[in-house]
Amino acid sequence: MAVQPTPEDRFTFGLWTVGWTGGDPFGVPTRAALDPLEAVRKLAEIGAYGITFHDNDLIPFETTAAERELILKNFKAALTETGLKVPMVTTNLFSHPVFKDGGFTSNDRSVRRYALAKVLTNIDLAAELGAETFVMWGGREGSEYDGSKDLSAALDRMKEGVDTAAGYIKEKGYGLRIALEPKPNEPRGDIFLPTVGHGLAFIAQLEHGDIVGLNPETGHEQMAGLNFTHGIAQALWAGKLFHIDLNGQRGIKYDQDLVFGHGDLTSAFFTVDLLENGFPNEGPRYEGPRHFDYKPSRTDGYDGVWDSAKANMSMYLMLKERALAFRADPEVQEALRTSGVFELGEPTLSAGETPAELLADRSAFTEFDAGKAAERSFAFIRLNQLAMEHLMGAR
Ligand code: XLS
Ligand code: MN
Ligand code: MN
Repeated sequence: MAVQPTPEDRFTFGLWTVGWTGGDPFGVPTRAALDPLEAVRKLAEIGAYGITFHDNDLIPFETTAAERELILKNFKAALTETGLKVPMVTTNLFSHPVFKDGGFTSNDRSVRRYALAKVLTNIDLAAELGAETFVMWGGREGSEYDGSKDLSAALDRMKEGVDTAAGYIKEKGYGLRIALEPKPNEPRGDIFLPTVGHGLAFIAQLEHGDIVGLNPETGHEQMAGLNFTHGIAQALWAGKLFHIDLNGQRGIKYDQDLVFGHGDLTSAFFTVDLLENGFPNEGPRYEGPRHFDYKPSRTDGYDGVWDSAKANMSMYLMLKERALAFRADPEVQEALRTSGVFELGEPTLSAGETPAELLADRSAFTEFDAGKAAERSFAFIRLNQLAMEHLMGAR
């Protein structure tokens, strides 16, 4: 069963995803380069809503001003022709050797100034194309050796970089928000702001943190052994889930960038359940695009590239159908109730109740029968089996 997506599903793809030609640390590319205009047309044809890119995915590093203008003219014409949108733009601060020790946090100040100017220039382009989100993945912001960085100064420079970019967005009056993308490692031995949690703590220290949020990626949290659904849930709860990178990963290893759902399928089910159904009790919802950041395996030709692009959307839509059926099942609703999932939505104190009143409530403490309360079975296993039965189409 392949499910046909439409632009209303708001599926978006990085130009660098379908455009990945398969070069890795051990081998040269296995596919010929993809023309960005072809990527635009093909993505529109298979039902995507938008395309995203790093500045240098579209405009090669050493392009002249005149060439840049022509590239952008043709790209915009293809967007108009197909109706494809550009909801997000990001900057490449990792490929060129100049960024080998980072962009915002390079030990070399001239490199930091160059990186910041590159970002500001790209913010202008993002605004021009009508993007809402400006992603910052600091791939080279990190180290291999702890002694090679003043870690406090590195965080100061990171803050300076992000705050300068955010301040520039405000000053220009652009309708953009910044989304930081955490990743624990690769290509650096250790990358700064390695997880959603580190990202949230960092944002709280910013001057312009109101327009800075996160772009968590499935595989990046899983590379750190963390639960992706918990990560995006906390970002949502903090009002900071500005964008999302969906893909697949199997365990703690290199960044696999598999098709969404081709890694940990159970986790993918609960990710889609959260994105589509929201929290079981009241809570913030994610309204942004469903962006895929994956790599079509280098074993495959362009047939596989487009099959994999379709597979991402199809996996998402199949999981959405399963997640909706899961929540709509009366037996599941009953199991959620039995398990206390709705009870957790109720505040622990009564409205206006003070700590003194809680202490004075004998039934809550001195006369509370902890032994009796401990007898309750939460029946989480049954609830999860129901989820698995829905996931497997057995219900
Ligand atoms: C790499 C990142 C990268 C960002 C955008 O691991 O996922 O592709 O999403 O720079
Ligand atoms: Mn990745
Ligand atoms: Mn990503």
